[in-house]
Amino acid sequence: MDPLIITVAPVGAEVTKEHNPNVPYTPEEIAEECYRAWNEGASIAHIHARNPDGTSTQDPDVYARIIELVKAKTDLIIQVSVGGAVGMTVEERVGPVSLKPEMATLTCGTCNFGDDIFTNAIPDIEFFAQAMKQHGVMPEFEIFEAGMIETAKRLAKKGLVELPGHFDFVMGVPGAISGDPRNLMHLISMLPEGSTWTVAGIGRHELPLGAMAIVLGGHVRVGFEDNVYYSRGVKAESNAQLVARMARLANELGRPVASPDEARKILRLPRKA
Ligand code: KMH
Ligand code: ZN
Repeated sequence: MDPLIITVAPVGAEVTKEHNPNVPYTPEEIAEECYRAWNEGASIAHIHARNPDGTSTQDPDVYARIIELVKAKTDLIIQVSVGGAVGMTVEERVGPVSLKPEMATLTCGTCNFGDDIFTNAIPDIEFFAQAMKQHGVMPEFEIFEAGMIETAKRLAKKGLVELPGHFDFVMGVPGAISGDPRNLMHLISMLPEGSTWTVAGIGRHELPLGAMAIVLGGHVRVGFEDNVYYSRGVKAESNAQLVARMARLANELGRPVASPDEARKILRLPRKA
């Protein structure tokens, strides 16, 4: 089994300091959370950006500042969000891809997202894929429902993405696929041969699905974007605390944790940061 790639998702687009006062907003706060998570074993940073008031932004200048600060202290793989926040335009969402990070997220379909709709029409997905191709950015396919894997396969047939690739199963978003372990097994069974996968369990699903990924040879994402709790009713102190627990669990189960360079090899990332 390959070493375990731990992705940290320190802030997301929706969670606020009201949910957990330790949620970072400023580039300095976000970079510090990434640094602490890297120290505990994270090898990918899934980045969203915020305005000073905590609202979500896809402004490339804000992303550039975060990336500069993260790179100054770590060799983390930078993965920018192209999902952004519900309601953003495609032009806004694609902004940080122009910075040529190593990775970016490519959500492969539309789904309910709590009371909102996370809209990803096929022409828009193709637009994002084209932008990533143009800038030499590796997509991570974000899978909120099983049918989205089929869309990734269709994009490959059109030459917009390469497969096998790296998939992130986002499980437990209200309105999309649930965190039932049987769903994880089904998603894995649908993957193109040779692909790698990670799982982002939302809320209480983060820990059990992460444990499954460790055992099954997948990878795992943790962080405030997905979950602000350490245990039932107990808020996490930091993203690093959530990363450290996953690394500890992997260690107990005999699975080593990947360094960023090991993660680059596993993901066949064509270039070093
Ligand atoms: N904020 C969600 C609506 C991504 O980063 O690409 C979408 C999201 C996925 O967070
Ligand atoms: Zn995200």
